[in-house]
Amino acid sequence: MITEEQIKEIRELIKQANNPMILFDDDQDGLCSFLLIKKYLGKGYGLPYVYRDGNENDFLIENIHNNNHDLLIFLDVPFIDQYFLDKITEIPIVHIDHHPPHNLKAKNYHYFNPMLNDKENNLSTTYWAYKISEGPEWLASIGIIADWFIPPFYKELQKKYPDLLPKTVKSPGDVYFKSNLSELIKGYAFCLKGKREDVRSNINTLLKIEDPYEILEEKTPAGKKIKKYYSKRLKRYNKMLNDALDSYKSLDSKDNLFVYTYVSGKDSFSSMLSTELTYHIKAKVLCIARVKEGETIISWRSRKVSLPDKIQIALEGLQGRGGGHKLACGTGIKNEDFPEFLKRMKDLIDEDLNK
Ligand SMILES: [Mn+2]
Repeated sequence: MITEEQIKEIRELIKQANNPMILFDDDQDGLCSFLLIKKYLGKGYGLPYVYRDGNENDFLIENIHNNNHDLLIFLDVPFIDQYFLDKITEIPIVHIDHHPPHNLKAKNYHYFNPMLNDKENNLSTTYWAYKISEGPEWLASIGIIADWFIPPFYKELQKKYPDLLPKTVKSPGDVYFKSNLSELIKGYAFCLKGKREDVRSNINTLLKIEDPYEILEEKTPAGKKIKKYYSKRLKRYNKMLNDALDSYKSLDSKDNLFVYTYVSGKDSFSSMLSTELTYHIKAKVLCIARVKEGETIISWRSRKVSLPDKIQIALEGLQGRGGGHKLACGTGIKNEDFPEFLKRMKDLIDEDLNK
C-alpha cells in the first residue's frame, strides 16, 4: 500500500508547485485521478498520455520546458521511458501508479506504487488520488470501479446515493454494468475518445462537475454538454454489446472460444467491450476483434488458460505481433492473416482445455 506517511509526502511534493504538468493514463482511472488531483491543487495542466518511446516524447519535453512547468506528475501511467528522466532533470517528477512496479531511478524522480511493499495490493490510482485529495467519493468511485475494484468506502457512498448504487455488490461489474451509475462510468471513458480538441474541452468541462446528477439529469450546462458528448458513443457501444450478446446466444455451448468482430475506423471500444462481455457470458476465452484498414486489433480475455504462449505459437509465419498478461492480452495482425491465426488459436485453446 501507499502509507499515510507517503500520502503526506506526496501532498508536500505537489503543493509546492505553481504550474504542474499532469500526464494521466487514457482511461477512467487515469482521468479520475487527474480530476481529483487537479481539483485539490486548483492548478495544473493535464493531458492523457499513452506510452511513447524515446524521442517521440520530445514535443512533450519541449512543452514542459517552454511553458515553465515546475513539476511533472504521472498518474496511472504504467511505464515511462528512461529518456524522459534523462531530459527532465531540473524539476521534480512525481509518479503515482499501481501497475507492476519498475525500477527506474533519478534524483528528482519520486515513484509511489502500492505494490512496492505489498504485491497483493494494487488498488487503483484513483483510490490513492482520493486519499491525497480527500474526495469527492462519487468521482473516485468511477475510476476505482472501472479498474475493477470495489471502493473501500462503498458502504457509505451507497447510503448517500441509494438510487445510483446497489446495496450489495459481488463484483465491480454489478456497479459498472448494472447500476444507475453505469452510464456515468462508461461516459467518462467515452469523454476521452474523439478529436484531441474535443477531449481537451471535455476534460475542462468535467472539472466543473460537482455532483453526478449534473450530468445524469442534465442539471447544469456543463453536465448537459458531457451527457450530449458521451451519449452518441454510448448508443453505438450498446448496439455492439447487444449484437455480441445475440451472437453468443447462437454459439454452441461446447465452444471454448467466443469471437466477436466489429469494424471501426474511429474509436476503439474493445477494452470495455471485452470486460463487459466477460462479465455477462461464460465462454472460457473471449476474442474481441476490431477490424481497421489493413489490420485487425484483438483484445483477448481468458478465465483460466494462459494466452501469451499460444499467441506466440499461432503467430509463427504470420504478419502480426502480440503479448500481454496471462489472462488479458492484445494482438495486432494483418487482415488477410486473421482467419488462419484464429483457427490456430482455437485449436491451441481446445487442446489445452481438453488435456
Ligand atoms: Mn489504473
